[in-house]
Amino acid sequence: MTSPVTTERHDDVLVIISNNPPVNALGANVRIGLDAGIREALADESIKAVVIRCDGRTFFAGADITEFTKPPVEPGLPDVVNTIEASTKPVIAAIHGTALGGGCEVTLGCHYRIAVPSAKMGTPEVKLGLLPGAGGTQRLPRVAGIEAAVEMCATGTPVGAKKALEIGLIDRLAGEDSLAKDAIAFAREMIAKGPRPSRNLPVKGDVAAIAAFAKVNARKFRGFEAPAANITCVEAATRLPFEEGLAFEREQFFKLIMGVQSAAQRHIFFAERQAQKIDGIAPDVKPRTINRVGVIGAGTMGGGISMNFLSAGVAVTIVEMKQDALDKGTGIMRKNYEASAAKGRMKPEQVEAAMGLLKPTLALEELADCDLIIEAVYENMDVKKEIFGKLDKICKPGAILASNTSYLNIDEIAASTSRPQDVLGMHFFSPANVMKLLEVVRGAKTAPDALMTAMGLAKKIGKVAVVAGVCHGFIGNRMLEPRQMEAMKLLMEGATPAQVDRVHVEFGMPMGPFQMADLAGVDIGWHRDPTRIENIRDALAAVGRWGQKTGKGFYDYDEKRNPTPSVETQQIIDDFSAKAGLTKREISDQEIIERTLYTMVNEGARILEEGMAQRASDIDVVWIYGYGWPVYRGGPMFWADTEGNDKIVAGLEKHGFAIAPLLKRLAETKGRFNR
Ligand code: T1G
Repeated sequence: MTSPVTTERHDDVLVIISNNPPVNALGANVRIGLDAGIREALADESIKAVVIRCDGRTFFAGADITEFTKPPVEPGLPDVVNTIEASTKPVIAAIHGTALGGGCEVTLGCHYRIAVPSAKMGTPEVKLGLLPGAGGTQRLPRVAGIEAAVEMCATGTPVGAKKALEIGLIDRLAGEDSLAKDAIAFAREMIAKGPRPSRNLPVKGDVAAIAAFAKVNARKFRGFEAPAANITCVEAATRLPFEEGLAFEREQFFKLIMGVQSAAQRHIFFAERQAQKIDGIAPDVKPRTINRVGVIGAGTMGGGISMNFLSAGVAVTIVEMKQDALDKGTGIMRKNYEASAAKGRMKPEQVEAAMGLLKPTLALEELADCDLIIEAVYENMDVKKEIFGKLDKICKPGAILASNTSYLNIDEIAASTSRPQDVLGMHFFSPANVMKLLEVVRGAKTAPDALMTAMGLAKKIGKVAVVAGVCHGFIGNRMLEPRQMEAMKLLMEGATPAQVDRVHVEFGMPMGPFQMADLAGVDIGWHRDPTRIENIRDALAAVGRWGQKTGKGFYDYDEKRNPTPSVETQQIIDDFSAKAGLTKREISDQEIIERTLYTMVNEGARILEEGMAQRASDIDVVWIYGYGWPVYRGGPMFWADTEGNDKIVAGLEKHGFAIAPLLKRLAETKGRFNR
């Protein structure tokens, strides 16, 4: 097996080059090659300095995460970094792309660092539930300072080359296209200076920055283990001798990597990428070209959807029925962009560039030159069928016709056209320009290339896409339904909205079912007849309890939208409960978990049995990116595997639920959804 690492002699400089596509992950062969390269340089009198660089699109993007799934974890990287650092000849890291995780730690083991202006450096291990396990938490405070170190390690946010230069993480900027040459010249400059081991540098910066950082970010880190471990390790660097600090870091690293949270977060890392893959599509299928997108409807969803494409540089024609609605919609889009610019997230010229790609119109016929049309109008099948019938006549052959429906039958919509092969669902989650999840709904007749085009476009606009089958609610909302139904039943039996929501928030959800209902709108899907009261929701809607937007829903809200339990709501619940002849009882938190979260797993099993999701990990991705399921629990199906599917079944049977056959089988065989 040829090594992915080679060496090149340039007179008195030896260049060690890794070529390990796709991201130069630091697998065992790369580590061996690096080690051999350093030894070769030290053994050769004529070599005075060393450069380490990578071919391909990036410098090392980290340890090879696939190695972690086969414990015991091979801790090889720390030794390689120590070998580089101990070199008696100066070693220079030549950085391009994204030097991440172990890649960043390799640069810290080097004595000097040069990078192209477009390079980024970071320690995103925390996003995998880990910490830099090859000395990163101990060298960063010495090279880049305490403040940068704690921010980089605990948030995983990378820094660009310019900032890296400012904080001392790199020593020199190379030309964007002359890194190889500039690195050799820089190495020659450093010969006279000799090695500069990071471990010998004093820790720089104010240790008080650590506690300040931890305080500001406490809420964001709620429930996660890894951020605190990263902070503790950086803090250890400020008080322990280097070697003791390394030992402390290693101890913390192994605690994390053997824990459930890291397994969950690594699962999601791969699940997100696996979701992009469509089973059963021939390798020669190519995506269609999308130059212009049409969006029908300039409301909240249509506007948000349009922004995704405009921000990615894709032209959009947006259609509304009336001028005032069109003006309002495009005005809101501009306002959103200007708000981002005000926060420094966009430059003013980027706002103009995005809005410059937008063509508002009242004429559906203007969609004739679009390659993809996304319908985002009222959730009514007749309305959608009428629109798709018109699109069928207006749009050019090969144009993809998508509906943003959140639960209606795509096959029925497709049947209202003469081109069902071009029809699919693209279900965005509100707010569409913010939420990362996109459910791409595959109709019975959707052509493979149309599906592939939608999935590829999703990645281009920064979405995480999952293929869903045609069923009520697709994947996410289909699992949401039993959760919401059980939550309402629990109110009738004695739980309060606050208790149910607390249980969900303590579990790690951003909010509970009733907080979510108040945010989305209690009146969503309401028949609007205040005299027709068939359930608690009708009763609330009938008295104007529509949620946050009316200052009251399940909860009462003050002017800052802080919720407080509502006496009126509780009275409505009690009346319904009494009418149903139910006697209130004490309901345990565990029962709430079983009836609202275990039922989701049961529905997820049915989704898999019916082929409405390609794989269990896709369901996990849907709930992480569409509903804020805590990533440190890995998604509903991963969580069921860690809970034990036998425990899930026992919990469901306790409350008389019918168990999905797949779930029953896994319980009996101690099997897992995610193998
Ligand atoms: N190990 C193994 N495979 C990896 C990988 C890695 N570190 N990074 C990416 N891949 C695979 C990925 O699964 C996909 O595979 C392909 O490469 C392209 O990736 C000891 C403990 C670098 C910004 O967390 O953030 O170092 O699907 O689709 O969008 O302290 O990959 O094609 O089969 O994401 O251009 C720390 C993780 C590891 C960085 C490129 N490093 N990677 O994004 O491509 S832990 C990370 C990324 C560590 C040490 C610690 C991104 C990217 P496939 P991609 P991309």
